[in-house]
Amino acid sequence: MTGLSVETERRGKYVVCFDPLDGSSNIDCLVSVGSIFAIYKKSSAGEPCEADALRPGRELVAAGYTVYGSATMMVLALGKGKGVNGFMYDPSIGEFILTDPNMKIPERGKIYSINEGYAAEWSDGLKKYIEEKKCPTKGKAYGARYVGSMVADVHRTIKYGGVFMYPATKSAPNGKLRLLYECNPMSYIVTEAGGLATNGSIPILDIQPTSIHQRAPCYLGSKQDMEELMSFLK
Ligand code: P6P
Repeated sequence: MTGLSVETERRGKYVVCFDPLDGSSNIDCLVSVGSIFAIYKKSSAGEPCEADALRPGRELVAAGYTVYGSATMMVLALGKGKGVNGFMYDPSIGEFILTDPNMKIPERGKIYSINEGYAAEWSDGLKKYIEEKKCPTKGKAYGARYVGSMVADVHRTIKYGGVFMYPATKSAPNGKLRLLYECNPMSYIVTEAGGLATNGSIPILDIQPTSIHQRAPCYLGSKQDMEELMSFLK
């Protein structure tokens, strides 16, 4: 994060965890990237401290992302039970317009999203799930989509349904994605949109953080797809 100056004099009532430019390694090849943020109401009196941010995602008061793709859209979840709304940026007037009110993730999709390059390191349960998506015992095979920018992959999952996965692997037992400013905000938004999000054992929003940059395995998406996936992971 460079060039960001943050107000250090006045003190607000909120703490923001954010990834200013997620997927930045994709910029040079013009793949969609995005910004992600999660907001807690300060829990301690006095000076802000790490403890204000080391709280389960359930305690978030808001979360959102902006995806910079074929268009720019900001997606906001402004409180538990208040749903998810998408605002498309209109450059002709310089304003964000409410184009996607009350976004809901489809109950089930037809897409699975994971980096298959790490397949040799997956758990047996995950291997079996992906095999079932490719060669189903009944029904049609799922399509595979993986952008490699979490914001793009999650936005597509909310719009079209399906499941996005960044699992633990043998070499990365906690996966790659950061809990506080990638997994938690995206899990909060997907949950508010009617989906589910887990680390493979418990809901991501129930994880008690222990360090600011800790990582977590991340599986999130459509309710029915996630229930099926969790039956394999167990
Ligand atoms: P991999 C981008 O670098 C990022 O942090 C996420 O936006 C994305 O989902 C993930 O890493 C991609 O990682 O290992 O599949 O290239």
